[in-house]
Amino acid sequence: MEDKIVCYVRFPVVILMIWFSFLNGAVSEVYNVGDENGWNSEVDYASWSEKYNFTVGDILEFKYNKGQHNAFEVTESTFRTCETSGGVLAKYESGEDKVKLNESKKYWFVCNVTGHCLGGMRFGIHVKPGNTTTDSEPAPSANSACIPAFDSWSSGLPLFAFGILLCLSS
Ligand SMILES: [Cu+2]
Repeated sequence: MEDKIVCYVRFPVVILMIWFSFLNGAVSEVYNVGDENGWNSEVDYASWSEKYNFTVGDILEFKYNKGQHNAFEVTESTFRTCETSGGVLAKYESGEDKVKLNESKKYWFVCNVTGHCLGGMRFGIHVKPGNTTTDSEPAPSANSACIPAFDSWSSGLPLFAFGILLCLSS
């Protein structure tokens, strides 16, 4: 009898642990460009960009005072020359720009305020394919963890069986 009770307690925990390991692989990361310094003239972005491994589905967030900077996604040659008369792929100017990295490729970013790109406000990153799912579903908080697990019973069926086996064998 006591064994049974232990089993009932342990079973959901096992399921949740397995579930979380799945979710963690699929969740996208948000990177604040320049970390706590944000997007401005005093940061070495070449070093910053080498600190992380970016994968498809991740998000870059450029934080700066609107009007003082901007963030242009450019081609590699434009990145090298800082000459933005051509090679501009996207422009972000809100001061709180979220750029989703949808493709596995090299991304190049510069600030297009005069002198800033040449002054160091530029970097390139290589975005890797990452996991098969690129869902941007937010990670469930610990409190709501049960809900997605129960919503997904159909795909969780093998886990369910596994849990029962675990219970039976203990
Ligand atoms: Cu700037």
